[in-house]
Amino acid sequence: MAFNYEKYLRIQKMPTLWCWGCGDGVILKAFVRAIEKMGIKQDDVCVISGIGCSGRFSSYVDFNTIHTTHGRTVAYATGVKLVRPDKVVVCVAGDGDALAIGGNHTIHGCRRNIDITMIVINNFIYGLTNSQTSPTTPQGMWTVTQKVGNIDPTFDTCELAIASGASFVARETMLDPKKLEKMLIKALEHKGFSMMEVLSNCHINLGRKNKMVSAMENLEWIDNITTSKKKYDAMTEEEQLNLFPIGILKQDLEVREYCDMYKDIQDAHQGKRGKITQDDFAKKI
Ligand SMILES: Cc1ncc(C[n+]2csc(CCOP(=O)(O)OP(=O)(O)O)c2C)c(N)n1
Repeated sequence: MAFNYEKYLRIQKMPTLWCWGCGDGVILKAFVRAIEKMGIKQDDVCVISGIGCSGRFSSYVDFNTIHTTHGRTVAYATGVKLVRPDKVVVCVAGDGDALAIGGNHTIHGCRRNIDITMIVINNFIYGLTNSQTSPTTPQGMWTVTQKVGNIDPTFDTCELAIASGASFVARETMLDPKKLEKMLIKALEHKGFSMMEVLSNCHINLGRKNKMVSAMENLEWIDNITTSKKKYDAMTEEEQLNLFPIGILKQDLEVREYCDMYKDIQDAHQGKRGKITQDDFAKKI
C-alpha cells in the first residue's frame, strides 16, 4: 500500500517553497517514513528548524513544531527536551544554520550529549539567500561572496560533532532515500545527541553556478565525493582527500545522557529543602 504522506504533512502549506528536485523534500519524506516505522505518535515528536530552505521543514510536517531563529535550533531543542524528556526532539538545520551562526549551539549540544537528533542538511551553500559561502562550501567553488572561488578551509560536520562529544554521528546522502530512512531510525533510536548529516543537492544556488549545469550533475557530484566508511577506512590519506565517508561514524552507548543526569540532580534535591552537596550528586553519577 502506498505510504500515506498526507497524514504527516500540513497540506495547507503546499506547495513548498523548495525548488523542483530539491533534496529537502526527499529528506522530509524519509523522515516521516522513519517516524511511522518506529510507531511514534505524531504528538510525541517535536521538530525544531531554523532559518533557510531547510528551515521550512518544520512548517510542512504535522508534528509539534517550532520554526525558530537562524542558528538557534539546538538552544530551543535543549529547552524543550529538558522540560519534556518523554518527547522525541529533532532539530533540522542547514549547513549555515548549524555550523556558522549556530555553530556554538551545535558543539555544546554535542558536548552535553542531550537526547536530540540533529539533522544537518548539508547542501554546501547558503541556499535560501542565494549562494553565500557556508562553512562546508568546498574550496575553489564560486559563491556570491567569493566570486573568484572560496578560499576558506571547510568544516567537516561529522568530525566536528565527534570532536565535540556527540554520542552518535552518521552521514548519509539524499541519493538513496531507503538507506537514509534506515539511518534516520538508528539516529532517532539512539539515546544521546545524534548528529545525522545528510549531503544534499542545491542545483540552483550551488550546482548551476559551479559548472553543474543540470540537477543530475549536482547529484552525480554528491555520488563522486562520497564512499562507504568501510572503503574509506581502507584508503590512504591521499585517497581520502575530499571524500566523505558514509555510514555510522561513531556510536558510544556508555556516555550518560544529559536529561538523565539532570533528573539525578532533581532526585537528589528531594527532601533536602533545596540543599544538595557535591557528594549527593556524585553518588548519583
Ligand atoms: C540573524 C540572521 N542572519 C542572517 C539571516 C539571513 N539568512 C537567512 S537563511 C540564511 C542562510 C541559509 O543557509 P543554510 O543554513 O545553509 O540553509 P539552506 O537555505 O541552504 O537550507 C541566512 C544567512 C537571518 N535570517 N537571520
